[in-house]
Amino acid sequence: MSSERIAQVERKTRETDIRAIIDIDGEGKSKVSTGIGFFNHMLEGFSKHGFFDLNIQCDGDLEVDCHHTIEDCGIVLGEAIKEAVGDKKGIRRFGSSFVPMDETLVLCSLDLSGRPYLVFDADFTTDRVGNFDTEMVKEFFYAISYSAMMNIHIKVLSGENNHHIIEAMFKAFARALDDATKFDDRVKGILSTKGSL
Ligand SMILES: [Mn+2]
Repeated sequence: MSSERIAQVERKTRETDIRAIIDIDGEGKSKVSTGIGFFNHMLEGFSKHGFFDLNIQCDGDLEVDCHHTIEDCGIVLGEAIKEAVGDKKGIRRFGSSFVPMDETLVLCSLDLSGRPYLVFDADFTTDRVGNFDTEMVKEFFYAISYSAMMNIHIKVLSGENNHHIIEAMFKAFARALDDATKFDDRVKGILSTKGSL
């Protein structure tokens, strides 16, 4: 097994001041404070269902709107994931998960490929859930995909309630990432014919 897979990332701009710590091999404990209630709820779900210990503190310009806070938290969380995952030796690399939530069913499939790419197939019927703009869900996962340099596909297979759809996405992403970051004894070195990811 490798050494500890923990990373801390700090990022301060004129729009946001963010500190994130993630432990890939955690228990699902979280301490999240972004100033956006529904976003806190989503990040806590990500931590719980991926068994990642997560601490995110964000002080953002919410008097403008939620855009900078959500996007920048995605950038910082993605950087923390990338750093914590490290050289990717011995891990499964790919992960996929289906998560149901009542009428909703969401697929997330990802590859820690070293190449950022997001495919996001979802429609929302409300502009907002609490103080969270639904159009920011895609921006968040886009930020994660490029800062963690991973390929992420998210597809809503069925769903009506916007809260359910977004929550199922965060849980599906968490479970897929948990799967992809697991060690597999059969993986010798890095799981790529190229020899690097
Ligand atoms: Mn909920």
